[in-house]
Amino acid sequence: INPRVFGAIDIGASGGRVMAGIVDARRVELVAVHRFANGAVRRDGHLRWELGRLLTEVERGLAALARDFPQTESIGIDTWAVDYGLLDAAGRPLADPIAYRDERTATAVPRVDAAVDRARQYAINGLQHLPFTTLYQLDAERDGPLWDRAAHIVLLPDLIAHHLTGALSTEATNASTTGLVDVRTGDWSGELLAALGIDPGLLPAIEQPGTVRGRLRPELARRLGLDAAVTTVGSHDTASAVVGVPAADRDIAFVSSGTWSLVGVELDAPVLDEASRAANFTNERGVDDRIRYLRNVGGLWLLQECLRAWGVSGTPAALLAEAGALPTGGGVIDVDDAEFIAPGEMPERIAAALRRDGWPEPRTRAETVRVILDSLAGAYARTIEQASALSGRRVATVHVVGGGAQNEALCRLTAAATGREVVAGPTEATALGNVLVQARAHGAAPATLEEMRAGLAAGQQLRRYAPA
Ligand code: LFR
Repeated sequence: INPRVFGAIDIGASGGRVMAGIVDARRVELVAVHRFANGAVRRDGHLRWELGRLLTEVERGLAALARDFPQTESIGIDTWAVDYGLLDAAGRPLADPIAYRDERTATAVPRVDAAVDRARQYAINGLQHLPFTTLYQLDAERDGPLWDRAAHIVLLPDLIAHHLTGALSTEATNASTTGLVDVRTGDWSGELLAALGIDPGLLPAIEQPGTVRGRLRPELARRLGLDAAVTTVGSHDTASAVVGVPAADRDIAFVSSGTWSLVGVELDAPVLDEASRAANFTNERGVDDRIRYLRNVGGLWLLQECLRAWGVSGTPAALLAEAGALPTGGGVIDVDDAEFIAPGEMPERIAAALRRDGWPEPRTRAETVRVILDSLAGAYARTIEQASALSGRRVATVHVVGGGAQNEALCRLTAAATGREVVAGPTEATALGNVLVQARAHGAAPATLEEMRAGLAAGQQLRRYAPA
């Protein structure tokens, strides 16, 4: 049988890629055809994503896909969650989307929480409190100059799908991160929309992963040399990453390790009690209506921002190795603290937090890196214990997927801190999850997540770290 090819567009806060997923009866192989940098830029008073540049990079990637894999039958799109752009009535973008790390929600948070208290928000949307959740961003947007002209509120993956196909809808996993979806029904919450004064007509209809959104617009198909469907996947990158966790058994925890570390377990039903809310756990919707019960842990952002401050580019293998060889106990920071969300001066902010908490200040870059690694590993361990206790899910093994699976020192420290075996990889779990959900929709992958994951466990290169 000829292998079949599905394209994955996977864009994170720090970089994007277009991949070919080559699927045959036994395994999925990924080939990267295009990679590009991403990052928010300060423009017109806000931190923004450059939508035009992202669309150009997507088109370049699709042209490369058409050249190398002209048989590609479908494309899926995932990006980070929460952020959106506004379209006017003619479907034109009104501005570059404002990024979630922008400070504009500072005044919106208390305003929204006064309109609907946090306990009621949690009872409806089941989400952890993050200051940048879409509902806060939209409340800030309402004070801005574009609101009156906005006809559609469109999440990032759907902006790209709209550009590629002309079709406008949204998708269940990513919609669940807006704070405006009822966790029990999976549909927009009339109560929250009314309380915030948002016209429900601004929000596209929600469809399930595995639905064909449309086909590439004829003009694009001709220009790029590719005639393919666009199939909705878990368009929240973390939802696709969790599909790509290579474990057929369910007594595992995952760490989806990129700009953020998303740490938790997969459940069949949400946990909405007061203890869960107090521990700030989220119930995000997964593919096949699973629940991703997790917390956002600070993640490699802290490291990325230090490297940026130090002018270091690429993967700093030597620095990581040096940090990994230092003794433990040099100090820890609370990586979840909102003080680390904004960009800029990260080494100084880390030193200040250490000083404040009575730790010695790092004297070298390696010592700063070590503080980040120890702090992350400790936060992973605490979060996994809590997720397990609050949900009743036993955790025998910890799976680390995403870019952070390559960070050997961090994986080793995570195994030690959690007292559990760590299975690291695949680094491209998100693109794999994206490809598998498309492949299943087109009859080229098995029916259940467990079967897909068993295939990944057998077919992907994984590294194991013993707990001691
Ligand atoms: C990871 C991620 C997280 C989300 C954050 C902001 O890339 O999607 O799941 O909380 O980015 O959107």
